[in-house]
Amino acid sequence: MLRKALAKQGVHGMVSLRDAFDAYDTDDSGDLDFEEFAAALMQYKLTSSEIRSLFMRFDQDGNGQIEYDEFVEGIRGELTPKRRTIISNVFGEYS
Ligand SMILES: [Ca+2]
Ligand SMILES: [Ca+2]
Repeated sequence: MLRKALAKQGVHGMVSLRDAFDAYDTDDSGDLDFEEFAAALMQYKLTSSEIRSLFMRFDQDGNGQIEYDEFVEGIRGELTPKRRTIISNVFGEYS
């Protein structure tokens, strides 16, 4: 699903965070679990600890799932420059 979305639009062609979120939510559960989040980031060759720390940052209530509002908050919230670059590369331009 993600691959299809990327092939169709390119990551920078994502029209909205909602589209990006839905593309990464491969089982259509309405939230991103760690596997889905890691799969979204896999092509960037982050270490598993980098992925885990990003996941924990996004998962603000710590329930092991990234809900859509947490996804939006995570992307728009305060990020270090390195993380901002990663997020921007992964999820596209969002400003
Ligand atoms: Ca899911
Ligand atoms: Ca959560």
